[in-house]
Amino acid sequence: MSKSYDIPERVLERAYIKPGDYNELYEESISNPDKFWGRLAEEFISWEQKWDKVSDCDYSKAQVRWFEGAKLSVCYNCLDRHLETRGDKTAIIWEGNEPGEVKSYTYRDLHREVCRFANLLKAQGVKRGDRVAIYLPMIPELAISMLACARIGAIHSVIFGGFSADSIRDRILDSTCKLVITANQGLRANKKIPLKDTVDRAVDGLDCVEKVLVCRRTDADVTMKEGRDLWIEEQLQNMSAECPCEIMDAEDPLFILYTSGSTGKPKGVLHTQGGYLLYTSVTHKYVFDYHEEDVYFCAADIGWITGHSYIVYGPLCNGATTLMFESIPTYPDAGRYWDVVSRHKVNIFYTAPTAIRAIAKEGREYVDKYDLSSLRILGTVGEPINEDAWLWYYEVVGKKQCAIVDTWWQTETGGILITPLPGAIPTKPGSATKPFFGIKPCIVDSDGNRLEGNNVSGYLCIERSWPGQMRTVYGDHQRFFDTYFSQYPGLYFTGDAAMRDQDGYYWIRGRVDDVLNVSGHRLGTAEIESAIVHSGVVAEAAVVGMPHDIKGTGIYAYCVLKNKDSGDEEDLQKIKEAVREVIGPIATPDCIQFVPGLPKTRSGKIMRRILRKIARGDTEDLGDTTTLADPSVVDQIIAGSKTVKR
Ligand code: 7RM
Repeated sequence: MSKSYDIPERVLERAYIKPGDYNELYEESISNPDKFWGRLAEEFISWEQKWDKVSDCDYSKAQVRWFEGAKLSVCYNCLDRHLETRGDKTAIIWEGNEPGEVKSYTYRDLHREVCRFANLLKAQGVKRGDRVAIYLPMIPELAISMLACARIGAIHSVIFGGFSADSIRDRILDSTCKLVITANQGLRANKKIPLKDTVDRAVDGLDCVEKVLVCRRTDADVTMKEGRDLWIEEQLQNMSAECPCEIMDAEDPLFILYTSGSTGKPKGVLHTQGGYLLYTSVTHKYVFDYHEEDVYFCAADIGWITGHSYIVYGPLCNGATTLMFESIPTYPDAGRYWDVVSRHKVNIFYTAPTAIRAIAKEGREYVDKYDLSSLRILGTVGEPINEDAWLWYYEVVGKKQCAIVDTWWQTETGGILITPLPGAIPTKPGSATKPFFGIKPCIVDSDGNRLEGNNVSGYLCIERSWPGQMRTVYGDHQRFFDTYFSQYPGLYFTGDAAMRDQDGYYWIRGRVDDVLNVSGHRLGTAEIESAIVHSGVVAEAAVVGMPHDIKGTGIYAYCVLKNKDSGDEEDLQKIKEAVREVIGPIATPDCIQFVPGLPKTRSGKIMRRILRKIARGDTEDLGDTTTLADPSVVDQIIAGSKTVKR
């Protein structure tokens, strides 16, 4: 087992939770969770009305409820209540695509802009409970429009700006959004992204969408459909900067965020008001050891859960200064993050292993150029971090003076579940270490037996609910039950494999289902396969993950062509294009192998185990293949895999 790293002195000095405190607090949180969360709910949230009961959860019915009977406004908690003491404090620092292109909003500014935006939504007929789709680049209007929805009780569904028209359409339809918020274009490094055109294709012919509101990010002209499309800047001019907060029930929906699973279309993960806000604000404070004067920079995209919870809701609820970054880590060069960190004196920085690997590869000169002495906490999320990347982050970026927090969590969990606490838990490279307060992980074997004690490996489950847990799959509660609570009755099943070492530290091994984690983006193999078949040239496809230096996991697609055995460049292009069209560029296969057939059992199930091994280049021992309908196909696939372009 790798070496453990002590807590750096400058982290320890000011940490809220010190080494001796963790066990005691953890025990308290586990022995009486309702008391624990009730106390934090009083401390972190301003309620309009208190709850009748802290929690009411029953995994056998997929029932998750927190703070029932309580009332609050999430937007009030993130903005209004700060005005008195933090009105002039910076709420959002926005760093645009070009270095130094900066806009700042104080809490007062942000409050005003959110009120105006909320009034615009109301003027367009959006009411409490309505769904609003948001397809925006990383511009301030993204956070503003989310908070505006929250202010009037509308449910936002943010769609990552990299998704295609087809993906947007599916998501809008699934939750019948009546309004879409987008921009004429997005800017990403040297590229212009035609967001409005994509939305036009997505909503063409959709009855549910009444209005499309468009931000002007660039000076490009786009076609505006009469009666449907409106320019946001023009409309906002007439809007009042006063808008009361809609008071919501703790268990009313706050947002829907689609995430990929092993089967079917992406699921609409639903989070509610009270528990989600409490869980994200508490974890934001303790996991990042956030202090009032800190500048906090989470480099994720708000299109993913990390941005929802740790750029917008958690930090703003805590009255923090949160930095929003529009560009990419390698534009104009691999020093961009450090340029941003040094100019804005960032204290807490949070990114994904894939970004760390991509910039580490370019050399430490890009880091050493900048003064990074403001940094105290460095976070990582999205996929297991390999030891090399961890050490580079710790030594080259953190100069061994910063705490590394490897945070494990999911869209479904709303916030961080397994993580070091900077001042309390010595770290080990590659381990997410210990459960956060109130979280009781367990490891089970394939028969569902709980593996007690240390030095055990198996499937990672969580024993009891926490306030940030998702409440349902939008429109399909049965699917919520089937996906998470049916495998191991009484437990929440995460879909990840994990090991608990001799010190009780957790090591997350990755997904055990057919979900790929490509550059920290979650994709279902079934979705990609269906997109490939959509190309028209492929009869049948099987997609598996393969090791990839930067992305962590790359996409390997085995394709059986229609009417022919071997494909050419044109077929390859058609397949890639189809995937980009149906899902988006993030799902483009890294490797496509044309095969004569897929290895199937006699009952027709594809043996993915074999395909995964071949994709890894590990063809020596493929295990038992006797149940295959046609074992000879395996040899042909192996032969082909040796020459395929990777
Ligand atoms: C926050 C987020 C969830 C999946 C999860 C894991 C993997 C996330 C870590 C990690 C190892 C980590 N939400 N994952 N964080 N694996 N160490 N620190 O990423 O819904 O998009 O993905 O990501 O497999 O199940 S997500």
